[in-house]
Amino acid sequence: MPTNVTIDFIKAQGRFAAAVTREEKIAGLEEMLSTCPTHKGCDTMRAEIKSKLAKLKKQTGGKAARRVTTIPKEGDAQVSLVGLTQSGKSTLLSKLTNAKPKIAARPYTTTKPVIGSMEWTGVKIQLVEIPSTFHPIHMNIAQNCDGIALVYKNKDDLPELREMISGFRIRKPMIEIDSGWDPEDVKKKIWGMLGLIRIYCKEPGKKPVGKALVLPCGSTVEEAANNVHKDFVKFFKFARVWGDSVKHAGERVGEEYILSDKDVLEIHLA
Ligand SMILES: Nc1nc2c(ncn2[C@@H]2O[C@H](COP(=O)(O)OP(=O)(O)OP(=O)(O)O)[C@@H](O)[C@H]2O)c(=O)[nH]1
Ligand SMILES: [Mg+2]
Repeated sequence: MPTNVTIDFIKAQGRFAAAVTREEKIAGLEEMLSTCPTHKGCDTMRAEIKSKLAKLKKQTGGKAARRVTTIPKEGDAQVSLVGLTQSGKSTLLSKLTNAKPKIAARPYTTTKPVIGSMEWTGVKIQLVEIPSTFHPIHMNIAQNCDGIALVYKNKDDLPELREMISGFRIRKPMIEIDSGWDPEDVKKKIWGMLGLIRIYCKEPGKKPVGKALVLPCGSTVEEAANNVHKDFVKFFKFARVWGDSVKHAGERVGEEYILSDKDVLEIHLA
């Protein structure tokens, strides 16, 4: 258990996030306040809870507007880094992407979502560090992204972290990253959970392009061609494929052919 936040607090956050009525929300916030750590590092969080509680108690009816934060997706996929405070999320983000988040040995250093872009084997994946206060307006990002990387230091924290994730009704592919992570392994794991394939297109007589065409698993040559240019499907004659999915290099295939990850594709037009 980290010393900074209790499991009861995480559970209370989950209950607050799932609350629908004003009464349920008030009960959730009161529970959060009573389980929130009292040390100085949590002062801002306690103040936030108190102010929310005061606002809700003042309301006499009507619907409170629910603020949400969304981050426009950039690149081929968006993945949220979620974990307890001081689990090393910012450190991971800084190693995998161009982002320069604040890294410090004090809890709740990251107070706002931090975005980074990870380029890997011709694929661009957007990573977002979610602050460990698990504020519902930030957890909304995790609810809408393509996958979750759960970062942890102590594996005893995992059941509660998973419970918190399901408390927020997050149903996305998820991987778990322990503190001994190796950047290359993490990149592979992130890619592996997304259920996508990388296709490298080439023109006859030329080398494949570096930027991968990223498609869902099970995509056909027709879907790949359509992604390159809509006219490619109209004038499609045949394609050649190099890679794991074919028996011999440069095999001639039709539009219905199902591609595999890392295939090289050459489209011939009529
Ligand atoms: N020894 C060791 N220290 C680490 C490791 N990863 C991170 N740290 C240190 O742990 C502290 C917190 O790291 P961060 O990456 O800021 O953790 P975080 O999860 O982003 O924390 P918050 O944003 O505060 O919630 C920093 O002092 C890091 O230098 C690690 O793998 N080993
Ligand atoms: Mg951080």
